[in-house]
Amino acid sequence: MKIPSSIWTLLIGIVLTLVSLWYGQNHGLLPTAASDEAVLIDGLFSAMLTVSVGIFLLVEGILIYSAVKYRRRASDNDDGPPIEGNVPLEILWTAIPAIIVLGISIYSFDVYNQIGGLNPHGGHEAPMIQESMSMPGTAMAATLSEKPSTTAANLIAQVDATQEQEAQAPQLIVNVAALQYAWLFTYPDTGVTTGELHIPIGQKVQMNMTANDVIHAFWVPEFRLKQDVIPGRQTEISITPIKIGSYTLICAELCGPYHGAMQTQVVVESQEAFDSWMQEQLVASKETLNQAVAINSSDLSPDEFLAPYTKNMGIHSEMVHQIHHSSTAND
Ligand SMILES: [Cu+2]
Repeated sequence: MKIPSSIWTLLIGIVLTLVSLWYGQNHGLLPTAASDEAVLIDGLFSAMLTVSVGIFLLVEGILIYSAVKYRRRASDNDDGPPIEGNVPLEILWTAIPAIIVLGISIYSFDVYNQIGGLNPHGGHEAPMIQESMSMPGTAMAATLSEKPSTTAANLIAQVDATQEQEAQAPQLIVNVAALQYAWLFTYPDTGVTTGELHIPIGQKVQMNMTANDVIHAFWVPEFRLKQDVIPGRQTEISITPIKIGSYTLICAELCGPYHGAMQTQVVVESQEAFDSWMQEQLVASKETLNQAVAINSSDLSPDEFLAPYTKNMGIHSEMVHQIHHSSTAND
């Protein structure tokens, strides 16, 4: 019995759809999703992969089938019949990609909005930082204390922003300073500055970021978020971590010879663990201050004097040496 070609087309279509759907959900191409934003982005990625796999299999399948079925055979010296013009087919193969592209655009725009991409405080309109960046903490404070101008348009924008923020206000703010070749995190609530980022699970954390020297980029693959960190202006990113663990924060913008070493850890922990860590930092910062006063009165080279701090912050001593020398050379 001969199966009609319409049945074949239907069967192949069903199989292609099932294979695409299965692979889209089971590709295993991404690291763990450790934030709310990561879940949204993974949904978009999987949807796009599903569509792509379907198209790939369809196109490659037709190509291979045709190459085999219609290959040149011995004593076959004629061209096939010239076929052209099939309006319904042409409408179909224009309409289907148009619908797919439109669907993906709307979906990705929605995800971008949900992860805070359209937030007016998202850094694109952030004020320029006026003061010198020699101390990351003070520079951040300067940025934050700067009053936005109060034109009518700005006021309306602020009201809109306030309404939007009430729905999803960050529960923790961390000021991030990127410099060749380290990350410094300042918690404005406590004044603690560290070289390792600790954040409590389940809370929306807003990072206000700026760079001291060149462009860097804040990237934690498990959070699926990446944001440029730019000298002279503030960029922001919001993360809601949902998995306890330690993740690597990687600088994703080539920033100099030690760029590859510009990494640190992001520790997502329970609120209790975070609070006790913060307490430890407060105690430790008091101790180092006392030590610094004691050490300062003795005769130490700048490198030796800075060693305990740089070690805490995860900066290699040769970098300090380099920074120190370049800064004295500039004086
Ligand atoms: Cu960098």
